[in-house]
Amino acid sequence: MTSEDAPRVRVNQVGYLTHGPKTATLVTDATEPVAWRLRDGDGAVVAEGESVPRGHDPSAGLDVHVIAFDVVVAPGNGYVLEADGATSDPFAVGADLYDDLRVESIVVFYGQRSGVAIEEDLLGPGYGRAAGHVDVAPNRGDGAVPCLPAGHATTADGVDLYDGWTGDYTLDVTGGWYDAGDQGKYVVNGGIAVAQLLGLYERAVRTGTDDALGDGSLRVPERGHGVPDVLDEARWELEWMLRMVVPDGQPYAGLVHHKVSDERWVPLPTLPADDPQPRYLHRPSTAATLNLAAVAAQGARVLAPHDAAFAERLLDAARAAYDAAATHPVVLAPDTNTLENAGSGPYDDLDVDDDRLWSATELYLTTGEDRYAADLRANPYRLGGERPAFRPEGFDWNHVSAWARLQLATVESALPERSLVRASVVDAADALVEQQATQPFGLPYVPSNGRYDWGSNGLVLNNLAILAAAHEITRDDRYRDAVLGGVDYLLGRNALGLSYVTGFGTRDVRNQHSRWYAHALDPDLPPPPRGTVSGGPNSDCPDPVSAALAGSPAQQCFVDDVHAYGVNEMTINWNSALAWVASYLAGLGDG
Ligand code: 9MR
Repeated sequence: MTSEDAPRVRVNQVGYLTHGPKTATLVTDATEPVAWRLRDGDGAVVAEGESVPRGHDPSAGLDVHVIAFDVVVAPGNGYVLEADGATSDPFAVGADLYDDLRVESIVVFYGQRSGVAIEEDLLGPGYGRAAGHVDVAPNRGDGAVPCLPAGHATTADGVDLYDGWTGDYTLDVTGGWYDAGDQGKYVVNGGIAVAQLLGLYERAVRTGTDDALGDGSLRVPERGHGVPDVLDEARWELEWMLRMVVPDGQPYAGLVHHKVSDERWVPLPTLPADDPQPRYLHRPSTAATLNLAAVAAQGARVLAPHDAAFAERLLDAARAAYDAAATHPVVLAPDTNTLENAGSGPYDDLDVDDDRLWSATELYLTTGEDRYAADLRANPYRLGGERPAFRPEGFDWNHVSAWARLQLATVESALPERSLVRASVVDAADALVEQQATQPFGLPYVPSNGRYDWGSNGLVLNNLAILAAAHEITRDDRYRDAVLGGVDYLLGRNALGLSYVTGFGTRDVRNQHSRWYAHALDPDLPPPPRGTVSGGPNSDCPDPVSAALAGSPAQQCFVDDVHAYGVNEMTINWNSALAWVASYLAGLGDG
């Protein structure tokens, strides 16, 4: 797959909001403006104009023009844009283009559930599978998982990364979500994923767009139980995170295990129910503990109207985790390649001050207590602090200060400096709008070194969340337009002309790295479900397939191959970013 495979007129393959901005990118050597024509589904020309040459775009490695066709035309399907002898993929114009994406991007989480059979009536024909990691051969299940034995965390030169720690207990850690295309369950990418699912619901309530997210809105087993389905999905992971706490009487009691995972990677394809590997609880980490504190505090607030007893349990757990993290402020997850990480990702994180900020933020927003506000004001990522909460690369599981700032800015509270916090979000959004103006493919993502990071699509989506928050704060449509421009990039207006979301758009990615959605390797298995976003271009090309693309312009460091895990995996934390943005978009109506 190269940029030559797609039509040279790159558009959002899903479509454009009737009253929203409409921008495309034309790949061409022409140095002068060229004529463009917009045709409707009947072939009639409904608008015309001229392109704007933008020269060479280094991130795409292409010479390009931009076509702004900001015209209001009748809603419909089958629009195409013609320019320079090329015709775009067809697209729609309409008011409700993202309702479907809002639903499907959240239902993807159901398919990641561990410890429960996946029903094809819910996920879709061909998507049923047996429960993974329950006590059925060859799977020893997650019902009584032992701690990683001594020696597994020792490097080749004899350094024990666990510093002598071993637990001599087992925990029942059944449930939760698999993080990605592997069979591991990790607290630190589960945390941000839960936060974004809870957050999209809380935002919808705040902005009066929650009707579409009520009970019965999603295909999950709990529908019809009287609770908004997205909250049921988030609770599935919260309950698992609560099981990951180190029990009383043990070393590091009250901290949270970083992950539960296989000893060795299993090959593709391997269904979760067929996983033969021994599983271990890995050492607790401060980062995981602070993740639990943050999302349990948020969950207590958001779930309180629906289940007061569970909300109380969550708040108790959040407070306890916060205090345990203060007792053990820097217990880090090992980052090197020992047996510790021979069957799972490290999700290592050397800086936990951002996680501390996040947990203090959520505890403050839920309780209003001064002690948490005081901790916020002492954190290096505080407003005006020595470390910036927003980084140009965006936020992710590993850098959560920006997410904490968005929460503090948008969730109602009596924080005296709240208006300054809100202004800081608008400043961050302004910087992104400026970055976006330099990008002929419209994405608000310009890493300082020019290299796209692992999961760049997740980073782009999270930058869109910052812009959307600025839109909520100011009601200035410039920020909405900026979000829509970034969505165009993800859905086809990019160097490869691909939609990075399965089932959305004409040229959609559908071979994301996964051990059970490995349709490319076994036709009896399904591809990833509709609404699954791929991690996206990664300049490091870290896997054997994308390695062939090393040195390519950033946007071309991508291949839709099931083995290309460094550029084309699925994860819960990228899908939560998509779900958050899709919910914002669906809530816009016709823009
Ligand atoms: O998303 C993670 C990314 O930020 C890291 O740079 C990368 C390398 O450590 O790992 C990514 O997470 C992977 C995890 O380690 C294992 N399961 C799949 C995850 C997505 O590729």
